[in-house]
Amino acid sequence: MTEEVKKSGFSRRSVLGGSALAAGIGMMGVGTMLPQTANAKADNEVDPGDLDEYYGFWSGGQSGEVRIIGVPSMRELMRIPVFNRCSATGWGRTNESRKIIMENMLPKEKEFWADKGEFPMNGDLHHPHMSFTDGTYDGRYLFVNDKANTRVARISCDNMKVDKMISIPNAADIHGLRPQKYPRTGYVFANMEHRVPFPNDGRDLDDPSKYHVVFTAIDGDEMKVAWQVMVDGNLDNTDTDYQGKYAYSTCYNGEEGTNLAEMTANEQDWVVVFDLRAIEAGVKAGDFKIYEGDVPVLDGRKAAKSRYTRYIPISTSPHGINTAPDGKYVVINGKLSPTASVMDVRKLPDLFKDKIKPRDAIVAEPKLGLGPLHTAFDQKGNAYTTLFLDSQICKWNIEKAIALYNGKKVDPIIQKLDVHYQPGHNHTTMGETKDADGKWLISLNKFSKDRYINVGPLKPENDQLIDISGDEMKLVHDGPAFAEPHDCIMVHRSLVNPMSIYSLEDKRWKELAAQAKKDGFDSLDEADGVVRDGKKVRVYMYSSAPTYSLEKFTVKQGDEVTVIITNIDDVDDLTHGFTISNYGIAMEVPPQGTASVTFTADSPGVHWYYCQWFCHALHMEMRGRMLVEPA
Ligand code: K7E
Ligand code: CUA
Repeated sequence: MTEEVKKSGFSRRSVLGGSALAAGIGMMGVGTMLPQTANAKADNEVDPGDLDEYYGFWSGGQSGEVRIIGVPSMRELMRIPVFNRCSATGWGRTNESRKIIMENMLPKEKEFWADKGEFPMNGDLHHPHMSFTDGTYDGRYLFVNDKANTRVARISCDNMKVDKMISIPNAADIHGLRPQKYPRTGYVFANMEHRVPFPNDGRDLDDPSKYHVVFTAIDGDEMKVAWQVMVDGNLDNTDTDYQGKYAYSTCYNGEEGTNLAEMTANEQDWVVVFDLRAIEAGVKAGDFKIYEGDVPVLDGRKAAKSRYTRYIPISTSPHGINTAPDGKYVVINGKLSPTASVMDVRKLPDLFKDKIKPRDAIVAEPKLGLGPLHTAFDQKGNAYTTLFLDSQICKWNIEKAIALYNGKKVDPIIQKLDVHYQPGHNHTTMGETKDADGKWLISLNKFSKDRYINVGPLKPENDQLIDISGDEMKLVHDGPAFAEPHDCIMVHRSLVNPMSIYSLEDKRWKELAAQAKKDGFDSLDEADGVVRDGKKVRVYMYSSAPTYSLEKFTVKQGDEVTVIITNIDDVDDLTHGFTISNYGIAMEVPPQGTASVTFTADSPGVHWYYCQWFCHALHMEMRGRMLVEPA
């Protein structure tokens, strides 16, 4: 029955639904073109006051941030500033955030940025992924890349803020990023995309034969680069297995060209597979070079014929690479080819022993449609691939694709659904873990065109929610988003447990507490007063709605002033802020937390400071004066 239905292009639901009309529509051959606008009651409705089942962690692309979206309601719940500056929370302005942003910059970057605002203000965040334990999300961290400034950051899921940021040495433009799935994270793998000379200091410029690319493994616990492997081509996306043995990346521009014609000249590029144990052994044996940042760089280029890598030819310019939850198959998305290539990870040991040819690791190559970019999975062996050029999601069955490859007469394609428009990444709930549950699929569409009222030439992206719990994909919601969600993950809420308020003892303000002790205060929540230390002035206060403990403080023009504020309110959701007028200072002061900011008091006069987070009926009155005496 099922077989017949699929072959004839019916959706099973329309036939089993039993209505003559539904069957009739099927017979008219429009099974894949059923109107997809919401006609029935939306399945994603979350009533006011009800909670979402999933945390969606959305990349903010060139906005540089991460967004938390409730799924299935698609309500935006929070923004996490990462590679951007945040006016509301003071990310990039507070001492605590500046330390995180700057402490692991490379020496050459520190030098470059010293006179330009000290660190880059922008970022291009593509890939948010959660840490894993035993093949599934563990709720500890999120890892994200910055393509624009070659960085990787870690967000701690206890407070949903960045706690570490590192620059990747020897690299330019980190793109693909994935954490190790098994036994745990472990490594975070990061792809350098654009080839540059080593060292990139001007001695070699327009000689692409001297350009290189490296694959980077970061120790996710320490946030330090563990090792790098030099490879051929450009690295694009990456993923890892469920066995803890291999990572693999798509490569485009195997030609190593520097313009479009050169980059797409050949018929084939490849997937490069990394043998993690072999690489670790190579590091131990000293088989590496050091270039920048004390990081071992191993040679995994084709010509080196090393035991670290194998290259599997794939049609030119593959893009996304996604491991199926069964732990056996990896889908490589063709982009310029209408196919997806299925790699069987169980063949990789033989590939590294050279018992099979590289192409023997490919066990299926179904033709899906134009512009396959990324693939998501359910728990039933089905794959959902975005077709950028066709503006569709193609649902197909992996085992059937393998059977077709082996000469059986089966059609692996189950359904194609129109999306609006030009989808890039897609994702299913828990779909990049062994606990894929096949409930929801998100299509992150690069264009919204006519889907919303016109807001001018710059239009939002369109994140579409698709119900995949039945046999047929059903579009249930359009979600506009500002530039530009490249990727997202959806994590069951039972796995994420952030704190609700901080503790005054939190290690995040240990240094501030130590300084307060030195300055004669027992603890931060009691610190209240001005401490002068030459031209350095430390102003301590605590806040309790609707007051700051200091209603005024006086400094001298030219003083280097540090304001340290502790919010002693231990009430859920009672955040205060601290803004100083005409000084460009604003920061979040969270419940039972401390924040600090340093600036030079070079503008004399009266400057009000006020709370910018509405906290109390007398919130407008929550303010005080900074009096700056002229020099
Ligand atoms: Cu936009 Cu993952 Cu950077 Cu594909 S990537 S679309
Ligand atoms: Cu405190 Cu508003």
